Formats: sequence, C-alpha cells, structure tokens
Amino acid sequence: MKNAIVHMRLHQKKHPHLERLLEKAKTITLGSDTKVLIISDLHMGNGGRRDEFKRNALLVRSMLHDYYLPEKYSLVLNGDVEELFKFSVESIQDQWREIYDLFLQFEKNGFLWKTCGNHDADLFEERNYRLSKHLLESIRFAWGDESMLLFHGHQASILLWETYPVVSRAVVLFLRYVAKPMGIRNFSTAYNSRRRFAIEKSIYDFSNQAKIVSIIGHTHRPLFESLSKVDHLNYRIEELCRAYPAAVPEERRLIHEQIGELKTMLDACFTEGKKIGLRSGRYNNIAIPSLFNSGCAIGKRGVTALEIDGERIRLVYWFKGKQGRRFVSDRTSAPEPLGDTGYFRIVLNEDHLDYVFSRIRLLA
Ligand SMILES: [Mn+2]
Repeated sequence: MKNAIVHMRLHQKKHPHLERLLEKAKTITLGSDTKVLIISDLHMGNGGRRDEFKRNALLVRSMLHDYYLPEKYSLVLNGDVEELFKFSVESIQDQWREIYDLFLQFEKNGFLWKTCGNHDADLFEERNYRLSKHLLESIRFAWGDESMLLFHGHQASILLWETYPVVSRAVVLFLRYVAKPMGIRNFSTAYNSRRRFAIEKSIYDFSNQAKIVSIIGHTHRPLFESLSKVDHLNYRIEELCRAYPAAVPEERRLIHEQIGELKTMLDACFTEGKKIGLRSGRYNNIAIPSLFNSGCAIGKRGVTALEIDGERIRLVYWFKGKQGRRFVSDRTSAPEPLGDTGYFRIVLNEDHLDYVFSRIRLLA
C-alpha cells in the first residue's frame, strides 16, 4: 500500500502537465461502431501568399464533404487549426468560411470537438470564434475500459513559450509584428528532429505509465506504432511455415511461392534500411503502440489523418493524382480514388484497437 502511494507520487511528478490533461479531459464514450476522423495542424491563414493551408484547401474540403460527412464520421480537430502567429482570427474565418461550415456539419454525425494547439490557444478568449462551443484542451475517448487521450502535444514541450499562455502571447505579438516584417516564415514547421523526438518520447513514456493511448499532432510527423514491416513479414513467414506440414500438395506449392515473395520483401527492407519500417530502436526494442500522431494537413504532397472506425484505428494519407507515390510506410495498401475528384485515400497502417490495448497492457 505504502509502495503504491510512493509510486503514484513519483508518477504524478514526472509529467505534471500531461497528468493534468488526462484528469481534466472531457470524456466521450465510443460505441462499437463509432467513427471518428482526427486531423490536426491545418495552420489556416488569410488565403494569401503566407497561408500554408491554401495548398491543400480543396483536398481538405473534398475529404470532409465527399467522404467523411457521408461516411458518418464525427470530427476531432486536434489543434493548430488556425495560424494565429501570422493572421487574425477574423481574416482566417472570412477566408475559410466554407471550411468552418463543413466542420460544423459533423455535429449531426455525432460530435465535433477542437483541442487547442500552441498556434491557436488564444481562441479561448475570442468572442466571435465560430467553434467556441467546441473548444477544449483535451479529450478522453473511453473505449470499453480503455482510454485514448487526445491533445495537441505542445504541452510536452520543454519550451516555456509553448507551455505557458502568457509567454506564448508575447511570442505571438513578436511573430506578428516583428518577425513578419523581417520576413521570418514557416514557424509551423520549425522543428528539428531532436526536439520532435524529445516531445514524442516524453508523451510515449507518459502513455505507457498511464497505460493509455495518446493521440497528438504538433510535430507534423505521422506516427502509428505497430509491428514494424520487418516484424510483420517475419510473423507471416513463421505462420506459413507452421501451416506447411498439414497442407495438401497444391497448398504447399502456394505456401512455397508466398514465402518466396515475403523473403524478397524482407531482403528489400534490409537493403533500404532505416527509410522504412526497420524499427532500429526508435524508443526501445519493443513496439508499444501507445502514441499516435495524425501528422498534418499542410504537407507538400498531401494530408495525413487518423481514423477510428469501430474496432479499428488507421493512419491514412490523402493526395492528388500521382503525387503520393513516394510516401513510404510500414504496410502500404492500394490507393482508393474518391469518385472522380482526382483525390486518393491510402491506408498506411491499420490495427484492431483490441490488439493495440493488449500490447499496452502486456508490454508497457
Ligand atoms: Mn503545434
């Protein structure tokens, strides 16, 4: 008992910001058929040259209007939807009125929530903000006895100006009135990989301690911690080897062929090295799928997003025409065209939530 208390205290001290986000989160219970789209980091601006959202605006509109609305998804906008470091909320809402109209339509499918990020935290005090009623700092999805915590992710940063609103406001003023005339741009992606890693590592540790899944944005790097491609291929080869002895001759021939193909893919993984799913100890040697990141909506080649679809969670990638070919992932399936829009959706990774939480329970 005493040990448990000591343990709890240590545990609480380690990630106080994140503990608070979990305690204060709005709880939403997911049903076995609830569908939720999670997107983040749109960085919407005024439609001008410095508006980073502009590039993918038509794609985002089409995704929402032609796919997720009719497919009955609810919507979570997981922070940095508006780029208030560069633009006023009025100019953003004027420019992207139609996108806000679409956001609001998701309420009829179930719910619409928006968490604040470091670029749009000031909106809590904004009276004329169209999503005011939907604004939160964190959300807890209750899935059976398990929890998924949704928040933007900047709360884990060691930089004070990202964590404390007062400091943040001073930085906003600096960026808007000093940095802008000086021509400093692209603060939305001003992350080096070491800082990204520090934020991810800290949230990953917290999630494993709390035995929950965290779903973030902020670093713009899509994350889906499942078996790496190498582990996945090894697992399938193992399965086929076990099936071989009991198989009839025709099946044996097929198994032989399949193993040959899998071995070729495995060799390719080692040749390509770290570029694809070779885990190479990103956090440690065992993959615990406790951290997911939706990536961002301002990618040069398209938009990444997370989908919760009943019992499953997916990382998807939307792109126009053939430009998505270069995307590499652990388990890339075939792209599906969205009607005749010229846009495609591809599932980069997918797992059963049961499997995700089993790994967390057993390994974290
Ligand atoms: Mn951010």
